[in-house]
Amino acid sequence: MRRPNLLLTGTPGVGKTTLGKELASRTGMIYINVGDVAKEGELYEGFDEEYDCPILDEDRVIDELEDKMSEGGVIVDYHGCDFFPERWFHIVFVLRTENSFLYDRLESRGYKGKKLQDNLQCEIFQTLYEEAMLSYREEIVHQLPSNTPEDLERNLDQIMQWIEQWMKDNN
Ligand code: DAT
Repeated sequence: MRRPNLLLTGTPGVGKTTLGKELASRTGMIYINVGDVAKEGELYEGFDEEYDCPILDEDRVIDELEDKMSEGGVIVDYHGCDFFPERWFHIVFVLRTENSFLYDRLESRGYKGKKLQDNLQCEIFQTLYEEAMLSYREEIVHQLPSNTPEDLERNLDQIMQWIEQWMKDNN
């Protein structure tokens, strides 16, 4: 049975991990958090002093994930999307969160100062949406509101319906 690969992207704090893990538990698909994969394998190529975070070694991340992606049925979660092979994904969801909600979430995560402001700006300027639109066919890129628990439920329902339809069409 063929299953699709999904990409969940968006600014840190928009709810990718929450949605991705719940989706995996409801569908039996595999959830992959690219940040965790990089950490476990130390797939870094330096440290960004300005943003206070390690720099991802994108080529090694791709090599690490290639086999799983070719099997299908994978949900990938990352706050970037322009370096993955386009062929990996059958659909791309960009989660979007209003500023006031995102502020609270990032603050309670301990973000402050420049890091907090940069992430809020990233969301306001819809940086990840534009990155996704430039990196994938526009028809497969969808924005999802991710402000409330009701949004989460609606997103889960819609994505599960899409997966079911994809499996009917492709098996
Ligand atoms: P990300 O993986 O995009 O960084 P997350 O899944 O860790 O985001 O979520 C950040 C916080 O926001 C976390 O405390 C859970 C909460 N959250 C996620 N989605 C939500 C939603 N739809 N409604 C309310 N809170 C949500």
